[in-house]
Amino acid sequence: MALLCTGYEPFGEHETNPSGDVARALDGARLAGHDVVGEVLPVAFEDAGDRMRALLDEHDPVAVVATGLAAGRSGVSVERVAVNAADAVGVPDNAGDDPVDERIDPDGRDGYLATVPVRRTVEACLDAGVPARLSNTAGTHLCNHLLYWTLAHLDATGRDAPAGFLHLPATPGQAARKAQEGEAARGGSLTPSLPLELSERAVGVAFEIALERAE
Ligand code: PCA
Repeated sequence: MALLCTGYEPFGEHETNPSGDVARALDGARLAGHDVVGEVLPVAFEDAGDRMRALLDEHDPVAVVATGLAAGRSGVSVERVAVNAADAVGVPDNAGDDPVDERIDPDGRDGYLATVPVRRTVEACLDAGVPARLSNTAGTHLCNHLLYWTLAHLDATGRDAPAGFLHLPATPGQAARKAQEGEAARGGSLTPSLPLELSERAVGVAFEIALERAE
């Protein structure tokens, strides 16, 4: 039984995406007695739901931890909820889609709660030395969209695999690059960042806590 971890390709102004790097690094790894399937998804509203449904049907994972970049957040955010709303807030996806105030699924529920134990995941991240917090909004861009379709599909297919979403901060390299473009050398602001290895550790912790629920 596999563990499914997804991340994304770069998008918007970001030349790299730590979530895709984490998913790639974990692909084929063994975590808590299970093989990890790590997948890098396109940043495309049109495709993300189909890709996730196909992955869930193909691998029938025992737990799902999807990840995405939230540049500007200072630690790992463990998302509690996915809402039935899509708005790219002026950052079109990589296919040029720029939804404004749309429903993800016009016939679907208003929202789903993540089925991983979110508070325990945050506590376990903190115990493992990873700065983390519970987040009550995954925004309305693709990350919320993907969590919505993940939870909706698991629900619709009667599977009880725990599923959740971690928003990861920018890496130090991304923050440094952004500072070069900005005014940091003149006292301007810096983007908060977290080394990739700590984001990867958070995903491992999230799977361990999810499996406590699943087993
Ligand atoms: N972050 C975006 C979409 C892709 C990603 O890595 C988000 O937070 O919705």
